[in-house]
Amino acid sequence: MAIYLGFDLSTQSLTAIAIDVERSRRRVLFERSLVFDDELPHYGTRHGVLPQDDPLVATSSPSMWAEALDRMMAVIAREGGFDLRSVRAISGSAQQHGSVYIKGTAPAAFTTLDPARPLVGQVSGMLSRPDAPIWMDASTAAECAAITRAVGGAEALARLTGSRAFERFTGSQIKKFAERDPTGYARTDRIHLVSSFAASLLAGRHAPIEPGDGSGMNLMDIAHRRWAPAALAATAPDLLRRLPALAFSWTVVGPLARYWTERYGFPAARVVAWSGDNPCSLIGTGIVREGRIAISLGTSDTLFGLLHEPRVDPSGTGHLFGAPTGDYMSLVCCRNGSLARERVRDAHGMDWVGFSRCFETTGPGNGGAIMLPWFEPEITPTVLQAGVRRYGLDPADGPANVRAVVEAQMLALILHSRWMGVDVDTIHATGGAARNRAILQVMADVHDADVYQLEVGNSACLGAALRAYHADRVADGLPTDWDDVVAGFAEPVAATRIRPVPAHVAVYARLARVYEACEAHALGRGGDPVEVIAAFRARA
Ligand code: XUL
Repeated sequence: MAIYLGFDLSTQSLTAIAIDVERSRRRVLFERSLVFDDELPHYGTRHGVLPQDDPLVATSSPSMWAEALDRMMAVIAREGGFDLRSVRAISGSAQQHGSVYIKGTAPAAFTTLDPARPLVGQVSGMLSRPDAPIWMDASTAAECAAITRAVGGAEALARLTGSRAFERFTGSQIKKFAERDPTGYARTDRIHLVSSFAASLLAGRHAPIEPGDGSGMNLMDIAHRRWAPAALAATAPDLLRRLPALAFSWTVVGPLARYWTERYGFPAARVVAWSGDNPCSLIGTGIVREGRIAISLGTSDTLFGLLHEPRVDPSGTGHLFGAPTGDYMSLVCCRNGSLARERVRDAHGMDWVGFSRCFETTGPGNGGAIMLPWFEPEITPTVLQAGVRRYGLDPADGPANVRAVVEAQMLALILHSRWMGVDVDTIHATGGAARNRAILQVMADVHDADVYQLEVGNSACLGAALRAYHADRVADGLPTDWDDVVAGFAEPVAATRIRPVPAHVAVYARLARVYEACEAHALGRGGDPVEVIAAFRARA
């Protein structure tokens, strides 16, 4: 039996999955999550984020991630219910863009991790900065502007790295750290992404960064998959020697470190480079061909597809990333995902059942009422000053606000993904909220596409395990086609199909114009949408 392990180190939790890839009985053998706020309360995180005075700053704790990994490995060894000796390879997925700052003493510390002592005490001493800026950080607008200027403008940076400068991307975060804490930066020998940091802990050596996650840094030449000297020079002094090597997504970093084999009895399985959660989700939702898209409804809501040729968003909102298949992926990310849905639910004292029921008592289009659910600074479109905006929507009307938040999220995704040029007829839905069929009906109607749920809910984690399987085959000289890798795991479940309702599709085609006008007005780029709303209502 060959077993592959996948991890997902996300904003709020660490999940592990074990899969059996034997063709006749492909299945998930084990799946477990560990929620940081609940199970590691001594770090004081809220939704996985450390408390901050400045609402634009968002950091988390690499020590917490290490402790979570240690605990999860113990759980797998104790409760996995399978023979650990069958584990052939391990990979992972991590929240994108976050960075971990490591001292020069770390290489030795990685190789000499003592199996007799918990990991966390040994990791804390490796860090040249105790916290890690994460993807929710929006505090680096000035650094983004400086990087953009230095590389010759937003379009030039997007063509070079796949995205214009974004506050949460690693480059501007590194620049901020290097300028505000030059001593800390001087002490830093290596800057890892969350993904490569976790892979380093497993392999007991510095792991490389692969192109999927490397393209979320504003530092990688996306066409050639190597560090871009112009971007590095615009970011921080002496940066090249501080960055891990770039390597193919299917790189085997090394065997599992002695820490894990001796402490928990794992075999010296292959540790495969970790990637970002979105690139891993691409695999875990079966988007291994062009023309299919997936929407992930998690802490952030993302829409993504696979591209064979690079295509950059001319409006500068979307991203081009490397795909773990060696192709490219297009992605749009909205920060106000599950937290915004939760905020609306809580404001009206509902549970999720009550939330879903609101779709029965309100109609598609919500009578032209629009919410711009920017509870936190938003990524798509760029909104640095958080604040919910309502147009023709009574803040006290619970059901209307529930419908409004979901309709706005779906309309923002479609509006800002037009540049991808994909003619969508099928959407694979994933993430926690993809269990909610009322939300998926809005998704189907807004996109005029069939929506399918997938058997395995955590597609990032599944994608990581499937990447481990793929890399293991490559390492054995038996490369396997991606369609075969995902078969039986990441296929949409036919019985879950949600079809668009033609009458609703027509309503949303008109509501999209109302939403666009409200968004433009809120961003100071358009006039008062009152007439557009009135015209919508007149035809409703
Ligand atoms: C993608 C992004 C988020 C994080 C969430 O660009 O910032 O989806 O990866 O974990």
